[in-house]
Amino acid sequence: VKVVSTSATSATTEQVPWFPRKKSDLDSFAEKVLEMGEELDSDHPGAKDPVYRARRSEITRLAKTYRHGQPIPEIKYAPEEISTWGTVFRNLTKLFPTHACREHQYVFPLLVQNCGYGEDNIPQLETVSKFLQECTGFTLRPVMGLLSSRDFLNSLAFRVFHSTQYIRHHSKPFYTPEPDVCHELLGHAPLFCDPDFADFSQEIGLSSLGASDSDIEKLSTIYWFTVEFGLCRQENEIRAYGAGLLSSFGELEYALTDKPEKLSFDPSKTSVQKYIVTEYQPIYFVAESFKDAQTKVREFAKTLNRPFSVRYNPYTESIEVLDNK
Ligand code: TIH
Ligand code: FE2
Repeated sequence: VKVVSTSATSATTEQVPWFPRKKSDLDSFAEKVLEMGEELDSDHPGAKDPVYRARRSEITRLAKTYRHGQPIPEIKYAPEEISTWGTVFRNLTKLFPTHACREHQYVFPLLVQNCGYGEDNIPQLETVSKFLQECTGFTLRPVMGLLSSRDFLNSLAFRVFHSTQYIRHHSKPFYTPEPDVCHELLGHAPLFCDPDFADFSQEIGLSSLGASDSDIEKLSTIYWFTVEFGLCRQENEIRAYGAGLLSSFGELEYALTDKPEKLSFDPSKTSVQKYIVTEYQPIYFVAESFKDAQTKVREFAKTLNRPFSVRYNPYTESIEVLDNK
């Protein structure tokens, strides 16, 4: 981890991990991907499919050279890719009325009307990013694959969400262990249109700036059990708001059965819960509301070891470091 001193006015010269101060600093993350950027694991369903691999690297190459301020490159999806999207879209839209949270259901028809969501069309990231910007100021940035937790969370402080543009392998439409365009557009994008959810996500991002490695691990676990796999209580029912559920018709159906364990969302417990990344989750956490989750995360963030606090200035799109904690 690179270290820098926090601020010129700090009496104590605290050493903290480097973090981005302005939106364009996020450009430095573009080439640092952990997994599944250009290489595919041997157990990936597309690993032995040369046509799929070639297509993936064509798309990820564009993400590698993307820079802040540029329009997100348009991808012309092939009929086979659109058909995979169609399968995912049809199955999920059948489940949404009974399984998705209220906020997702409110926004989804707006994405159909404004961004070209439909069974026969994979919307462009650029179109969706512009729409999100109008709703909550969130924008999308193309990414090759998985970033480090630190880089990924740091970008949320700027209301920037890193999105993949390639699609899952056609042999496994119901579940993939990695993000893909179905996951970003059907799972994440609708929630980032919601103001409370946008605030909640940015809150996690702000807490992650300059955080220690062990605090990053806690925050990314909270992110995992909320933004990715969160459940919430709505009118005495449990519904899904996590994007990993809202993009997987296999896991979405499973999550609301009584097979998995469901615990109340509590950052001090949730942040230390172990999890698996390649199969359906055995445990989910249930939030009372996004506002309640945000308040709890903010309280939790105060208990982390950071000798300063931060504030996002939306006019300059930069982070202000405050000495008081
Ligand atoms: N499992 C999800 C899906 O099939 O859509 C994708 C991911 C969720 C979390 C990380 S990747
Ligand atoms: Fe995700």
